[in-house]
Amino acid sequence: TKSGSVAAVDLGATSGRVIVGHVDTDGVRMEHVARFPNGPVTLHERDREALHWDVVDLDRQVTAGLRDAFGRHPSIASIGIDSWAVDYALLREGRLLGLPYHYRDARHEQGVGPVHAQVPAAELYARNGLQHLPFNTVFQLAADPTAPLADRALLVPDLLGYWLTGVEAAERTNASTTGLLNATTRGWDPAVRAAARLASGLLPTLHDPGDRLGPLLPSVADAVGGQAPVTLVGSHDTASAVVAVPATEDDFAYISSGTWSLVGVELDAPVLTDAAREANCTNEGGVDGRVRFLKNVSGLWLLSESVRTWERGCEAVDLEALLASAAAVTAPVPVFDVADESFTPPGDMPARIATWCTEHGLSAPASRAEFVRSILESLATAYASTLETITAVTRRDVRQVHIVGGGSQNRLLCQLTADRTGLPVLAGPVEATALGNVLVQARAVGLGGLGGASLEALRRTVAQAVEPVRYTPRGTSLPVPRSTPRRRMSV
Ligand code: ADP
Ligand code: LRH
Repeated sequence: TKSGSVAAVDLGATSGRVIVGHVDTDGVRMEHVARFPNGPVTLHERDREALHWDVVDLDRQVTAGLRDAFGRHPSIASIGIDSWAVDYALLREGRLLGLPYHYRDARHEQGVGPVHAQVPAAELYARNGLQHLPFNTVFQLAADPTAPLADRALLVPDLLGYWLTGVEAAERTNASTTGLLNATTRGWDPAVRAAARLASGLLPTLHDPGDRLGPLLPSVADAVGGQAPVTLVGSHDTASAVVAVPATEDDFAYISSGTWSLVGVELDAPVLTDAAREANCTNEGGVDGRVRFLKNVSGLWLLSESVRTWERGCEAVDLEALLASAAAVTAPVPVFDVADESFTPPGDMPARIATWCTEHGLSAPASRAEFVRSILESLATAYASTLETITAVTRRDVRQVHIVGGGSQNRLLCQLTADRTGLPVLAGPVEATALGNVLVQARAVGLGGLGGASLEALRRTVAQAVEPVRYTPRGTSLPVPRSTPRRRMSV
């Protein structure tokens, strides 16, 4: 039952943060230590511009954040790292072979055909249980000109963990997003690996959340001004976010809402039926061997890229004001297909939405407020149809929808989701991913009486710390509540 603190490194596609979680028998308190922007960097590559992640800068930011964390709390008991999924670094003899590609780089498209030629789509699904996304790691690796030179591939959180500890490992929840993990055995699938023409030693040994990766390298301990073990967490950010859903019942669906919206339910075993494959549902690995049965439904990327377009060469856009103007729109706005591939790469999102509308016989939105309303109406519509599919395929009874992550602050989106799904929406916590990261570490090192706790017990801890904002389905003329998530403690 001892109290103590752990550091969570949470890297999202748009921003990263280092948060110290203080855990005792009264619950958990989150202290933000560092926040830094993240995003694609463009590098010229012979005949095209390629998108990468600047992992060297991320490592520098993580080190600076941890230094700050140890400066404030020298007795930090553990460090955990999570990030967005699917992207990997290639190494040879322990040395980075180049900046990792960004999943929005178009290169991966060339990997799909060759992999499917070896393992047809239906067989691939029977093996890995994954929604077909052309940027799944297996397709990226099959199209990566550097792969034959490498003797190791590490997913992004595993790379940062390696740089902190010198230990190479693959954490299983994130490994489940690669397409190379077998959904039933939960081990690397040799047939899929062979289909992508990958050497057998390329993929490291698998480990589970809660396992200890190792102590900080002496040089790292020196740089951060402290020493603590790195503990593996649900290193796929969505896996950590799902740990921190403040559910008190089991009839819930979740939407992990950030750059992407991950819409789904938690199951005990994968569903690999034809219906699941035809609906393009995914079986990702959760903490404690649970299955995150979900769909990846695009997300606030549509909004953040629109804002980035509007800000180009002009003054900064006030997000709160923009969302308020969208809430005030009374004219009908078009509902577009948020999954259309034209929205995947970075670029002028409002222009692409307008083109989609025109091509589909709809009038394009006429103002920034209408664009935002159109994006949010389209996302909420996609959430509702996805939940319908997921409940039909799993035959699960869903009575409430938890929205967690940055998007849970978007009151209009939460309300529209309640309206479109006809279900109550419970919004928050905002930093669910970091909180899930903290809780899995706290359990592993035995803080706050959480040693050996079940996922349900961890979720009760979250529910005690955060009171979600409730949105009730309504007629479209009612106003959107103006409250923000209430906090019992600072989460
Ligand atoms: P990721 O981890 O994918 O980078 P986050 O969970 O940090 O994403 O969520 C980022 C999103 O949260 C932003 O794109 C933005 O739309 C939304 N967001 C952030 N702050 C606010 C706010 N104050 N009000 C409404 N939405 C917000
Ligand atoms: C969300 C996320 C999502 C993946 C995507 C690449 O951050 O991890 O679960 O599908 O990034």
